[in-house]
Amino acid sequence: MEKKLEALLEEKFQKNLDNCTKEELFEALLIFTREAAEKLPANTGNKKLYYISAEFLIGKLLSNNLINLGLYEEAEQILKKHGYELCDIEELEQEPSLGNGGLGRLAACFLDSIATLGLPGDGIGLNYHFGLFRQKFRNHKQKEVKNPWITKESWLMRQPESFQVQFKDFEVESVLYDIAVPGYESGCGRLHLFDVKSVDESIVSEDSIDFDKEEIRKNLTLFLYPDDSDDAGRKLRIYQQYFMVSSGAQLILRECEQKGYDLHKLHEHVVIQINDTHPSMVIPELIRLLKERGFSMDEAIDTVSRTCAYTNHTILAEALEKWPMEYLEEVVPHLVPVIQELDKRVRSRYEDESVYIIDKDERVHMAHMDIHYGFSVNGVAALHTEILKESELKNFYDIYPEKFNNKTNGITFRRWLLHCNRQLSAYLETLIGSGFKKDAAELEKLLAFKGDENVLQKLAEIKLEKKLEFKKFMKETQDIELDENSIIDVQVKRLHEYKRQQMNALYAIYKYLDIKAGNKPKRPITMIFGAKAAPAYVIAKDIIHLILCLQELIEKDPDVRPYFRVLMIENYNVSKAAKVIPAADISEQISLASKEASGTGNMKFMLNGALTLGTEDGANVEIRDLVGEENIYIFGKKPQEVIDLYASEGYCAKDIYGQDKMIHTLVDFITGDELLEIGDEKSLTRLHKELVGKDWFMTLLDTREYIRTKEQVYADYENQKEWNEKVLMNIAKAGFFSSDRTIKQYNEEIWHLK
Ligand code: GPQ
Repeated sequence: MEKKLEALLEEKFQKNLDNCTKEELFEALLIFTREAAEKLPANTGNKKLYYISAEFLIGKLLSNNLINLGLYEEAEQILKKHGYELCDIEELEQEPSLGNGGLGRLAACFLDSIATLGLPGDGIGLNYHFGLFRQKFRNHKQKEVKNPWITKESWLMRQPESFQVQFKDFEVESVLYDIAVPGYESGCGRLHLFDVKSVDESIVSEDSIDFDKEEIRKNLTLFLYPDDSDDAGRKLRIYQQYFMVSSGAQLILRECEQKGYDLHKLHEHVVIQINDTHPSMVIPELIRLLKERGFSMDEAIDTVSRTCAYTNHTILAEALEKWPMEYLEEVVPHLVPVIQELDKRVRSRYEDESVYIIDKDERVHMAHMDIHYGFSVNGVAALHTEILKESELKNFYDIYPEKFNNKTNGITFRRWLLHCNRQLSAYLETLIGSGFKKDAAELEKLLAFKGDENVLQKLAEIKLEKKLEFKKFMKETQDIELDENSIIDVQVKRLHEYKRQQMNALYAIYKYLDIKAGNKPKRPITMIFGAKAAPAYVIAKDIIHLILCLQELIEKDPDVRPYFRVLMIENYNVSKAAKVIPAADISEQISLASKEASGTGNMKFMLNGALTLGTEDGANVEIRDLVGEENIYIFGKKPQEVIDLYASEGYCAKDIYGQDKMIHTLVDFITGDELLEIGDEKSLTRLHKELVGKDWFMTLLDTREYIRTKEQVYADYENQKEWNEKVLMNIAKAGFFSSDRTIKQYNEEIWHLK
């Protein structure tokens, strides 16, 4: 490896390992790693999976690929010898921002596990040039700017294939970039990212995310989910989705034809996993393409229905896509007759209007199409799947009970343990051997050390080390000096009202006022937030504003700052997650019960020894069942209570606000003098009004119990021995949440790849 690196440096820069810059070294390492991955044998078989997803939040790849290729230690040593730290070099990598949050990160973890398990499977997605957006804080508010992540040398490998994609008024050429996905000590998979050949980065101005939405040929692959708050934005999203699935479907059929497969037996050679409804148009598109190849409608529908499987990631009504037929007519009129035919067949079989594909307002329900014309429907955590079966999708479950199944999410331990917490991983290895790296269930061997004070002490020392690393990082990136001896209490995830960052902010207000009243906590507390809000999601941005105003208020208050702080990570992303999660003591998972399909951050925190403070929601339920009630903090109304409250329209925030004096005080603080002096009155007033007047996600319902439970968590932290026993228990039980386990289940129960 050393020789190869020297050769690359010589060839590219006429330099060597002793006189190159860090940037040059990074480039050489990237090329070396990319080529090593490319040389790996592809995982092959008679049947192949295509995981189609609008998002792949892959994060930085250098270290991860080195780990999977078994080259990390060697690289580290070579660099050390020449005076570099690998962790400094990896800072130079731009993070691809090809996803929003959990759904995209899940897709990335899955690709890692698919490759690692030796399964033939590729991802299909889009090559967004400016990704989502880069978040900046300006005047205590979120500002979005473009995030150009593609550098001259990158992981993208241009492929010779190209396809034509037809829209109503014009055609575009689709070109393909691949990113190699090396498995851990295994073969290789690929992430196929399609791009429009005519894309034009220059139409986006500096320091913004604004561009002409009508210029489809130029803008199609510039951003992920551009603002869909207006018609032009929504149409652009349909363009993107169709472009992705048409390119993908053509690639799939071409691969089959090249292998000489009989397309009538497509389902014996191909399985397509549809990652939420964004790629749902792949169903009518494949039917259309097969008809072009001489299939009858019956044959085409039958073949496609045996090939496609659908994963649902949410029960939030507003997130279940329904496209107006009118838009589809304008963008992809050639799909309309297919969709109408699919709907007609449903109508001829069922009287219940709620299962139709096209509703009475002429909107196409993408999920309904997936369920009728796919062979599998899965939820992403046990509770979520039960809710789908019993309420959200009950009418479909009654028709197709055999299609429904659960696949509880998972995370790749290569990134979320071996890489982000090398200290913990190395220490675990001394205790239980290295078997857990391949078989995460072996983490349970740690239970043998439950009462071992030395082990508990060592776990605490590693936590402190990770806090110090995070402290250094925050100093360098945001010039914030945090206290490594404080309790680190973290809520990092997309900003959404159902995730209830606003409830955590109300706690911060409570604590602020409590300290002002003279009640100093036993030990300093650092509350950390990290979240991006969708650019058009006004209330979500108001919540960010509230948090940043609270941060400012407390940072400037010498009475409070030594004991309690609120800090927000700017531009929270995968790399930042890998820094903050290992440093955390407390993992905030406080969504309104029933609303978080699974959550995957909860799994990452647990694996890194943070205790969950959460509601009975998503995968929190399974975490609790594994670690036991005494090793997790669950509070709040239960999922069924919440579902019933929505059904009876029985929730009234105003009543709670009116009757509970404490809550009244906390909510009013949002528009009190202290914050108005710092923040924007319009924004804070709007948030206040929303909380009192509507509170659709029932923040006030659980606030009191949340505060009580959180106080208990902080108190319990003082018993370090018991706390560390809980930490150990969480790490030991995290094995179930390896995405290797999840993918094995997908394969055994849905994909059936050899
Ligand atoms: N999720 Cl529908 C997203 O991140 N984006 C989406 O568009 C939808 C779902 C999340 C979901 O909120 C989490 O609870 C899950 O853990 C995650 O998908 C992966 O399943």
